[in-house]
Amino acid sequence: MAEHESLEFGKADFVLLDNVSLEEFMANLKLRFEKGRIYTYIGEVVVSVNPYRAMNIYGRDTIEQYKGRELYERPPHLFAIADAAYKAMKRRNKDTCIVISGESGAGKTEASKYIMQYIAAITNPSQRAEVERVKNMLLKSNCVLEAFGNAKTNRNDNSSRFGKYMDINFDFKGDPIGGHINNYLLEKSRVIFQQEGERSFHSFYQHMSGIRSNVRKRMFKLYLMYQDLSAFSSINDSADFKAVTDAMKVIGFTTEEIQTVYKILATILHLGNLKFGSDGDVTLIENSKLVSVLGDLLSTKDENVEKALLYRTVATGRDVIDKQHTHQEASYGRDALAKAIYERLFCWIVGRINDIIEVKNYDARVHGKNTVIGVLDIYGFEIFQNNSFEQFCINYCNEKLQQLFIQLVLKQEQEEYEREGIPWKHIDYFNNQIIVDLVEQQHKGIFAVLDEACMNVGKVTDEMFLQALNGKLAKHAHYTSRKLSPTDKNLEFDRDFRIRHYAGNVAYSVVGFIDKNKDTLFQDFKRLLYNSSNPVLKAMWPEGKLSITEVTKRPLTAATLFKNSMISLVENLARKEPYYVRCIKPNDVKSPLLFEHERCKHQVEYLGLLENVRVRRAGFANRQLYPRFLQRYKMISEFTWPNHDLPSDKEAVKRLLQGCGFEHDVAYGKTKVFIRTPRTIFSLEEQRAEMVKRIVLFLQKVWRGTL
Ligand code: AD9
Ligand code: MG
Repeated sequence: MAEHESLEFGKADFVLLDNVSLEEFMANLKLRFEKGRIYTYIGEVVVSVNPYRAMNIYGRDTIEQYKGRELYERPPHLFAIADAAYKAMKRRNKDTCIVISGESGAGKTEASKYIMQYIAAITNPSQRAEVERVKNMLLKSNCVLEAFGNAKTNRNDNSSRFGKYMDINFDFKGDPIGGHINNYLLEKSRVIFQQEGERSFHSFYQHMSGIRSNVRKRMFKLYLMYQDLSAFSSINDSADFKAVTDAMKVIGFTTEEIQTVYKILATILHLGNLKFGSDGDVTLIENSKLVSVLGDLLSTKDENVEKALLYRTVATGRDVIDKQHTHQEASYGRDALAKAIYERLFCWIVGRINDIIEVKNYDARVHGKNTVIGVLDIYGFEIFQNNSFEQFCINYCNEKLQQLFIQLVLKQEQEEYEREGIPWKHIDYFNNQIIVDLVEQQHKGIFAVLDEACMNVGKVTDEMFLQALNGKLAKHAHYTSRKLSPTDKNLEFDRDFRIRHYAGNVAYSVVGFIDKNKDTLFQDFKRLLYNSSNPVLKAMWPEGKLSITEVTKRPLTAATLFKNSMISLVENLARKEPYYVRCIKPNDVKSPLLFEHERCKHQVEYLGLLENVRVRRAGFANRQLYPRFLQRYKMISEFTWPNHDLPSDKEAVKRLLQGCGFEHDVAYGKTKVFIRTPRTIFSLEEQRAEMVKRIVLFLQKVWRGTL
């Protein structure tokens, strides 16, 4: 515990509760929140409660207080966990990662930014210009990604609509030399549809409010006023526009690239106004003036734009023909185009940032291993009025991360005690693997059923997909379809299926699942964009190079791509030493004062925090193989220095620890020694440092011949 912290603020570590019960846990969490102590530990896990107000705890002076300190020396803070991850990486040459989880609006993105700021602030003491440049770009990249990937939702005014995992690479000195961003499934349907009270991505509003109106008219042909964009007090679009444009310049986007980005945003806004009509069997564009506006913005011929909007090229045997869209197909195509160009733009922006920040000219043979700290900030679990394919993917992602937490914090830990023969009373927890399987299992899982429906030739409807699900999964403990419940027997078709997620029950409407999973964009649009004379735009659409007869492969579905990316993300995280931040949302009204008891209790329960405390409390902070432990600390005991004559390393470690008076704080496993509190390690380290100093002095005297 941070000893200087008074008990007036509650217990700084839940492990120190007198009784580990939900009531005591909640009382401590509430007391700390009310006293403005938003962070509390469970061992090395930080529990954070969103304060919904500016806190004066992230400044330079606070950073200085945490720099290089041990976790328990200072009040709980994100900075302490960031420092721990950094120290582990530097001291032990290990890749580490910080996994931030919690539901939508709980404070993950803010936490990830503070962590990055901290790492930037404590590195590069010699102010090397190249390292400063890299740090600046890593920080600036956030602002750009948020503009294009975040939006106001009913849960959060700045909700991440994409998942982000960022690696920061460090050189042998521990200074940042580059990074890499992986982005996960952007919620692109937001481009064409937003629920009541929500907005599209920030970038559109910034564009509309930030660009001077004459420029807007001249360059982007946008005559719309900045209206309807309901001013939200927490959002200042025009100031953000300037910040984002500046950040793009600093990162190294060229003027031409930035112009293209804005042209693409304008294109999408115009597409939103494009209307189709029909004359007999012929589909027409009603507001045909827009075609030439789009032609200008996309640097392509007007007639090509018109053709791509109204026709598709199909190959029938050896013939290639132009088939006219029905009214419905044309509208579908337009919406698919708007979504696709936004998504492609977003991925292109991430790719450009990666080109610029990637580590260059690092020679491991000369400089030693290049190590990594990964920071994961992903969309949180969410339940909306209407939940669709996107919420399904987002919530599956949260299930995967919860599973990782269980694996690393609750399961492996207990298994190790059992394996090592340490007396241990098993602590039960809810293992959500069953829900992960329900979604991702081969052949039987929901994604598999969805993919199968999408593979079928002929028209498979969302309804048919739902029937297939019900047929396969009706008996699953975490799946229900309302149709199956007796009261709804007479319903002709019910559009929902429900999942009992670890974090709550969610009803998903199947409407749109098939389309969103197939994610079809007519080839003609790809060719249109590839043939643009704007080189930046052209480069975003390389596959447009293929002619109709060359396109043969069926692309992977959105669900499969997402599932694969989640599996590889989890594998990647599991290879690193993890640090956790568990974020809690205190209320649904963004109030700094309100601690809604039930709401918080629910989160504490599903995050498995109480089980975390129990495992941690009964457990050990540190463990080391006997030979390794001896190698590090043998100089502090006369029984082991320089060598021991005991029958085994285990016996030697016992003797050493007895001699230091730490017997009460350790347990001896088959191959490892387990140490309960970090303070013991700290003290061993101090004694070791003292001995090393003495040995060095001794050797110096020997060399100088003064002994
Ligand atoms: V989502 O899953 O992306 O929808 P997050 O990322 O968990 O969600 P976010 O970090 O965006 O939530 O926080 C939501 C809002 O809470 C922020 O916009 C701030 O207004 C507020 N917040 C969160 N953390 C802090 C903090 N440490 N200090 C002050 C905070 N305000
Ligand atoms: Mg976020």
